[in-house]
Amino acid sequence: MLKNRIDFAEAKLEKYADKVVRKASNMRGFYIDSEALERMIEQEDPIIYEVYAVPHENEGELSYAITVLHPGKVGNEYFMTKGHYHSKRDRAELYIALKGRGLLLMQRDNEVQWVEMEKGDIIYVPPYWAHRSINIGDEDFAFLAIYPGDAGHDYGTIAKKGFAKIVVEENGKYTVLDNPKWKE
Ligand code: M6P
Ligand code: ZN
Repeated sequence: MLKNRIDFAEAKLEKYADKVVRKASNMRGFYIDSEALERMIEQEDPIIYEVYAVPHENEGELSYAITVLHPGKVGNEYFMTKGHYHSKRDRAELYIALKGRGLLLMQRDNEVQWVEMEKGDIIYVPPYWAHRSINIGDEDFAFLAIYPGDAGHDYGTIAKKGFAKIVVEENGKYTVLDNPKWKE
């Protein structure tokens, strides 16, 4: 597909080849308050985020995707993506925020950085940095991501070790804290 289109009001792609839906039940092990997550799953198992992707998986190509992260919290931890390293660690990624308010949490070995994102912001994720996005607002947070076709997703490292920081609400604002479950 040579041409596609973003509906900026809805933050949706006109055309996509893959749609991934991550519900609360797909996020076991990712949030600190696992009991709050289980209660949420029993009640309605809400959708945490959706990814609409146009992948091109060969070396030299580019893939792109819009992620829509819904607002909400598990305990006091904001809704977030699983987060991943690239299977090919030396592959970078570009994020362009489309709607809402978010944070991009990045980690390389024991080093962590985070940046706020709102409509129009462009964030460069350099090679070797794991990345997770977090909705810190009260509406959908959506962004476009562009990445090398052969980057691949390594979820295993994050699933095992987590990120060194968590993002929680305190007195109506987000704050970034040390992750009590972080395994160095
Ligand atoms: C962005 C990109 C995608 C990723 C998606 C959701 O759109 O980084 O590659 O799949 O966010 O993040 P995750 O795969 O970590 O759940
Ligand atoms: Zn990525």
